[in-house]
Amino acid sequence: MIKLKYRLFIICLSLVSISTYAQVSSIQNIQSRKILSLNGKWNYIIDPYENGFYDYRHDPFDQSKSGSGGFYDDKVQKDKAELIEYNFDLSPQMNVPGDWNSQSEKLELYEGTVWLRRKFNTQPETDKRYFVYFGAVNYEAHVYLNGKKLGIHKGGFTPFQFEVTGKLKAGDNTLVVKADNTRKPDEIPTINTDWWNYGGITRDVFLAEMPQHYINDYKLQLVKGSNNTLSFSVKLADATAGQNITVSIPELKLEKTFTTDTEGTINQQFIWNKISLWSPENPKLYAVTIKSATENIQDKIGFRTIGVQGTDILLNGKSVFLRGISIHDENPLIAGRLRSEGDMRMMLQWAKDMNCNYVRLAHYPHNEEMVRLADEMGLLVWAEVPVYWTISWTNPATYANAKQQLTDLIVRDKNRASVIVWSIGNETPLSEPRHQFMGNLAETARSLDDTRLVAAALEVHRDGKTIILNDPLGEKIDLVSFNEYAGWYWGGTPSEITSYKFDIKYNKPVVITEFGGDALGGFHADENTRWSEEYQEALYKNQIKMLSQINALRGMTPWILTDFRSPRRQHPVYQNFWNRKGLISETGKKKKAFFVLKDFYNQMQIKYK
Ligand code: GCB
Repeated sequence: MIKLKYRLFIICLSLVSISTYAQVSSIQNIQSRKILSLNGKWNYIIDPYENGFYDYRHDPFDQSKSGSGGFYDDKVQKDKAELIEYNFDLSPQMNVPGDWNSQSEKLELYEGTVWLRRKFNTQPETDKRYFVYFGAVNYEAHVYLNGKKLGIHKGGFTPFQFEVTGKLKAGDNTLVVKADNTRKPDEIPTINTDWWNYGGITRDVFLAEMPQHYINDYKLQLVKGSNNTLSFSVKLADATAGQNITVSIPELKLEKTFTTDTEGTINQQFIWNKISLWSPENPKLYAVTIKSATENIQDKIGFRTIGVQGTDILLNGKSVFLRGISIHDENPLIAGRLRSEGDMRMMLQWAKDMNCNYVRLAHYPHNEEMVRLADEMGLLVWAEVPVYWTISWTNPATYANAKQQLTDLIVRDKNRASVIVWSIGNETPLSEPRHQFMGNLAETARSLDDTRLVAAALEVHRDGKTIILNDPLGEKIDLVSFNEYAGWYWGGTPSEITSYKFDIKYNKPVVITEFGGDALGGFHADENTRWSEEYQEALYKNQIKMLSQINALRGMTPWILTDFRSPRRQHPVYQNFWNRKGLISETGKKKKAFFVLKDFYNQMQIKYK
């Protein structure tokens, strides 16, 4: 009985720490704050049995009376009789940011817990607040500072932070992260995905020093449908009234000062003419400063409008065709998750080489830097959360998690002009509970940001030679977007697919989220031979023919820019743990189909000039 009570107590405690975190959104534009980078070499311990977390009765050390006993104590043997069965100082190191799979052969296929430790030196000041900020940890992170637990975060692709004011020591500090990438059915994503489950601290880590009443969040964007009314909002970290905040854009000679209300917020709109609008052809970003008595935040922000009218997508009031491609957060030339600006730029430059004006950042939030690069390079963005395939639709905790990830994505990227679509998921199977879940996510996205489109990658079904799209979720979203694999998973060879017709229930712009087929770069044969570049080339030619029958077609993001690693892809010759649907091979070589799509996009560019 005591044991049961104790367990309940533990469950409650862990729920408290998750939900407490859930209310705090992370600091906007972390790069422009006063930060100490905690990137670099971290010592790590692989812990498949979670020996550093549970005692031998499988009770967590950090829930025990003393709260100690786990690896987060970061103990070292003091005298020769002392028994300590781990040692961070003598353990190997890995780079942070960086997934562990690409840094050690032993960890390539590992799924489970790894402990990571970083020591750092700081001299905290008494009138400041401090936070440890993580760009992303996949999947569940337990974070400890100097042996004390800061909290838990779930979700592998969104930023989070913990306050450490009063917890830092002057001098050496020890930050320990237990990162666990175990796939679980009730999580977001769930156990089954077609991508590598890269574990670890995959994005930047910072110690941020903030003034007492710091600006936690801000937004500066055009209001829906207007090309000269700016909406400016600010949220201080706490409810402090009477703080003056000045927003300025020197190039526009714009300078405005507003005062926070009792909630510590500002929500203002004002007209400003002569704004040069952001577009792929004119990726104009303005240097913006947001200043308070104690802060000076620099950003680069573009302004544009996006909307739909009938079957048209209007960018700055003009109909556009989205010449896109899907992208994973992985560059085939570099092992593991993307982590440097150069590698990200290479990916986006490849998209530009194909004459794209649009990218789908599938299937989860990519690095903030990637979205900032899209702003700078002039690429429109579809941003997505990993609500992928068979989610636990009826579990309220699963929904809360999905909602949190969507919220964190929107909070982080809402000032990026490039982002025009919030996608709430991919290929989710029809059912009433799923419809509820997805409908609620669509409402969440709209309530957080009414200026962008909300969409999801839907599925189609077939009746003879008719491809039917009638998913009821189509009512609640702005685009008709679906994945279809005619010529690859069904429908015969590429030459047979042009006889398919479409039956689409909604009168909205159609933006195909996926089609494609695998080709092993450099393997040549006739167009009926699977895995050959010629097969993929014929598939692209005929897909384009087939899709061009759709009058409402306003864009596409075929699957996918580059080959990417996936444990689901096991053919020893053609796949070898790679999904080969890339238009660029594992070695960075453009396959034949790349040029088919490029030709089509050249034509579309002229048509929509
Ligand atoms: C899909 C998924 C994508 C897969 C792709 C494939 O429909 O959305 O994540 O990688 O198909 O290659 O099968």
